[in-house]
Amino acid sequence: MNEFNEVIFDLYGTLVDVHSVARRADELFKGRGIELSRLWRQKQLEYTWLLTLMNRYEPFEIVTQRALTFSLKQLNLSLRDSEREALGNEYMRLEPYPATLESLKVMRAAGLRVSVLSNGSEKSIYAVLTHAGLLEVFDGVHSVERAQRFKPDPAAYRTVVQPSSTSISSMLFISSNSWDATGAGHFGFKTCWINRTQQTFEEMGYSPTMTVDGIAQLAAHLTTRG
Ligand code: 2OP
Repeated sequence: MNEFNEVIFDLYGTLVDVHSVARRADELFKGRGIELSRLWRQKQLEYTWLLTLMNRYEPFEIVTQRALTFSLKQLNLSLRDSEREALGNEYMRLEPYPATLESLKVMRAAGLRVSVLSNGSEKSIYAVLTHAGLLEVFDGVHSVERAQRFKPDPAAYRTVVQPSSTSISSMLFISSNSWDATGAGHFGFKTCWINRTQQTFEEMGYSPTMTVDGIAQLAAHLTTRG
């Protein structure tokens, strides 16, 4: 058995593909879906960081809608309010990455507790996991809304450490967002960075405990090591 008892996953960009929204965006704005999706995600993250720096909190769905409004304006794309709201709600219908369900099941069958910790509100996390067909495999669902601070604020990571939890050295935090793996590492978690698309890890004086190219590789690593 390996050194971990619990694997804690980030959600957006780690288990589900945030750029699933590009398809719908492309139907609305031919050829510009991915451009809109990228700016939208970048602004969404920036707004979470800015809010936390300002000691303010708004639910993630509102941040997501505001980031979409900004991105449409910035790119000179217009939508009626009802269409914009419908596009924003696509964030509840993101597609899981290949092999996600099977790999989570392998980890759970090996005796690992499987949890999620996301910037999403609890309502959003449940909606996303249900749509992606992943909800059944999770033992724990944690939202930063309990802390009213977004990752990478340490208070956000602390929401997953219950008084009854085993030591954090037996927890592995997994994210495809390298800023998130960096934040979790600075908080004190051992971390795994899922680098599916040969990205560059943040240069912030931290390296993840392990790096894999997909969730299947992580599952194999955690369940076959002696
Ligand atoms: C999360 O799920 C935003 O990807 C980040 O918390």
